[in-house]
Amino acid sequence: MFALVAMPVNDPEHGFCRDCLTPQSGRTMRCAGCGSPRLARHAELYRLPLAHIDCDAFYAAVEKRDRPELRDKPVIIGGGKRGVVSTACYIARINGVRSAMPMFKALEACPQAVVISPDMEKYVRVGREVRAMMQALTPLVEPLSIDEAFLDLGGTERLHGRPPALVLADFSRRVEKEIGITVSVGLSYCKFLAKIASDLRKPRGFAVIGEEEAVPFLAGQPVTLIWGVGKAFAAALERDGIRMIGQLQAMERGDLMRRYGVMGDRLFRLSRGQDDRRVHPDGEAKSVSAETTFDADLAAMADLVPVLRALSEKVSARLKKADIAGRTVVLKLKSQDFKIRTRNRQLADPTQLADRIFQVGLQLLAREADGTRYRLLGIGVSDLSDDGRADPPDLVDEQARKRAMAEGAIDRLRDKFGRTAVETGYTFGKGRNAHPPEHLED
Ligand code: DCP
Ligand code: MG
Repeated sequence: MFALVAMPVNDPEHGFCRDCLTPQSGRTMRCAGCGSPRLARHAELYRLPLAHIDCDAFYAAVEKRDRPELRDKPVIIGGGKRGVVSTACYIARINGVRSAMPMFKALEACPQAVVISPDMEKYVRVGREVRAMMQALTPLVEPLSIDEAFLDLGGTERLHGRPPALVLADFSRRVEKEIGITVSVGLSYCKFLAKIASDLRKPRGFAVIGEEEAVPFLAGQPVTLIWGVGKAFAAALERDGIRMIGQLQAMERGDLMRRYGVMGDRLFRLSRGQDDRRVHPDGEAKSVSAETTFDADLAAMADLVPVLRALSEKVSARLKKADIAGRTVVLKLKSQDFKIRTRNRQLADPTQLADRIFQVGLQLLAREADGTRYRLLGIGVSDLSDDGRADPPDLVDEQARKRAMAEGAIDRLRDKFGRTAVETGYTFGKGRNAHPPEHLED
């Protein structure tokens, strides 16, 4: 056990050995105990609580574990129907093989590679084992995919008898020993930087980004590191002469919002290392929806549409409040004879905008408005996330982009003057039978 009093806080000269966990002092290159060069040292090492953990070359690592003779060989997991690389081990990556590469190209780059077709059941099983080990450390584990998760270890020092950094280093060691694969850890004060950190020293990495260095560190990074800045958006920024996060740090919030709408605010905050998103444990709400039962059954689009609009606004308000977004829009209808119809559509990006939810809901509804009389209408989103990828500006559909900007403006007015200050054409006074938003049921 490590006594907390022995932990020097905020001293870059102090740290520990990642292999034997022995505390280190001074600027030595190797562990005083076991001679390992894998030392963790950082001024804020013992006070950062937020981690992102990602398994290294996950599928390939599982296969190498089960076939030790492949340990030193380039291994590619892939093939199958899509004919692309799912993952390549780090030896294959040195030869130029990358995820999502067509298989024939991968084999051109690395003809000696051993190709294995994916065994998803096995990877899901191993992923669950890793997750269970995470959940033994803190209830605040938020999985992002089969092989990665955020962990909030704030307030667990007494429980573990040591600070998060040591808990995480010990975790990495145990995963290697007990499960037989390796992980990389990013430690920081917020999700954005923890996720970036876990990628910095892969494989078997342990990287720390502290509060002190966040702004200067980010200044030297490309804008593509910011979640939500994909190829199209990066190209738009490039046209405005912006390539590095440091340039965003020099810009005003208002200016960024005028230029890029809701995304401008995200650029402003993340470029400065400001990210207060919480870690949402697995098992929290899986969808957000709202529905209403009519006084009298409705069949006509003209009657259903205003209700759909009001419900979309309600769902959107909840998503915005919780700072989450959903990637699948779900429409629910109950007909006169109590039969339930649900229809859903997946979007390219998660959304929290009322207008996007409404527009997709409208398309789904149009197909069901076939004369059937409905007693209930509901709309919602599932596939929830808060990873900052919601609603990238739509560079193709100028109308959609304008509506998203308008919605941002309406939200700001509502924040200032209350919900009823602004009503849109769809909800205002239209529809005989539609309830105003306050009366909608969940
Ligand atoms: N995956 C896939 N197709 C992709 C990307 C990933 O099938 N285009 C699968 C295979 C990976 C797993 O998801 O093993 C995890 O994805 P990561 O992005 O974390 O990639 P790896 O774990 O393989 O490598 P890294 O060490 O970079 O995390
Ligand atoms: Mg991974």
